Amino acid sequence: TKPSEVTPAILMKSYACQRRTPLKHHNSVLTDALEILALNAEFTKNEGRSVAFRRAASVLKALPRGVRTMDDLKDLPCLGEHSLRVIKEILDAGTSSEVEWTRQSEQFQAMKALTGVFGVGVRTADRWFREGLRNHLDLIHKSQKLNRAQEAGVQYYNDLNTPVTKKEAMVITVIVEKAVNDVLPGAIITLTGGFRRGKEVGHDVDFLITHPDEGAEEKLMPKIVNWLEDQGLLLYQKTTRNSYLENKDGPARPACNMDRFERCFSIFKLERSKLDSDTRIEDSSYNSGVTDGTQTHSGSTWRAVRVDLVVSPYSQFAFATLGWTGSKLFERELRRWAGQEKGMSLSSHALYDSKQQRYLPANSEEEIFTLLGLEYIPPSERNA
Ligand code: TTP
Ligand code: MN
Ligand code: MN
Ligand code: MN
Repeated sequence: TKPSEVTPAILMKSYACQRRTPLKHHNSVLTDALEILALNAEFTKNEGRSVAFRRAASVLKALPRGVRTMDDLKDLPCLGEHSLRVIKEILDAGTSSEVEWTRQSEQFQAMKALTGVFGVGVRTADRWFREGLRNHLDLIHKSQKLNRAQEAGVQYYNDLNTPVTKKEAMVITVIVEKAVNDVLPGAIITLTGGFRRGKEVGHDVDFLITHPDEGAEEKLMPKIVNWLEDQGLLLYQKTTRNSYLENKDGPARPACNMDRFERCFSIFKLERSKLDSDTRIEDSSYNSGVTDGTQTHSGSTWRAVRVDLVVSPYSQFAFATLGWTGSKLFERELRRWAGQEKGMSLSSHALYDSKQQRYLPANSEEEIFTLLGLEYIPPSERNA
């Protein structure tokens, strides 16, 4: 063999949960393109297609170097005909006509804008699109009927679409720790979601809360919420109680990806002075400026930040931590691996072994990976 032919083969495992996927990788041009198509497939309710594009993008994120020719993709898993066609077009011409066309289409832009409103999912956005609405301002001007979440979504639209920084996440962590330890001393608070994976910014801040005494965490959320409300820290909150034991089919029902923990979707009112005491703005008239129904946030003394709080019993804490750390594709792949390769069913509550017909307990994420027959992947490499 000539030296030029000895390109070292990359051994790429086919499940994302078998691979290390760092936050920063070498193929963002390609993965951004594939993720546009994935998002568009989601918008048009084509789940299978969407996952296929996301898996393809995820494989490229795990590559140790940038793709330059189609030869670099030899023997890689999860790259379907459609994804390969898009990649080839970008390698040859710099852009993909399908991606550019999608990006600029009226439907894609409207769906992106409408689902960008807190409380609006694909189904609602799609209905509104067909009724002629195009963005969040149309929701006000055409006096659309909105639920409480969507009202808040419109009101704080600008803030909620401004990425949350790590610094803001840290300030909120301190607040949440204070609240939780005030109402239940000894409770454990973990930052989960994207920030646990090392992201620099996020669309929200996610927390998981537990207590070493099993049962001590019951009904904890209303107490936390009351504490936060008393301090004037909440602009919006919706608490859902734990429904895990209400499920007659038994826990960890494999078809259901939504977990049943006691949880709170909230919007925090974050004082900017807490972020940087040197640039404190004393003028209290700032937040009064309302023009078109959305908050004008330039010069405001505070800003709105989405925060997710989840409470888990101690015995489920490892599963909850794994389930709430993400990424979403990594979670999906973990469950697929468990089901298809191990005959097990994984949820954010438990791991069930169908062959043994019993639950397999675990006290740490490491133990769960071992039970699943997987090499441990740390949070910073779960950015699939
Ligand atoms: P997100 O906060 O939606 O995503 P993220 O933190 O990875 O990214 P971002 O920076 O945009 O916030 O979800 C965090 C994790 O929580 C995700 O891995 C899936 C999990 N999750 C559940 O388990 N159940 C749920 O109902 C939701 C909404 C999320
Ligand atoms: Mn690298
Ligand atoms: Mn998050
Ligand atoms: Mn979240």
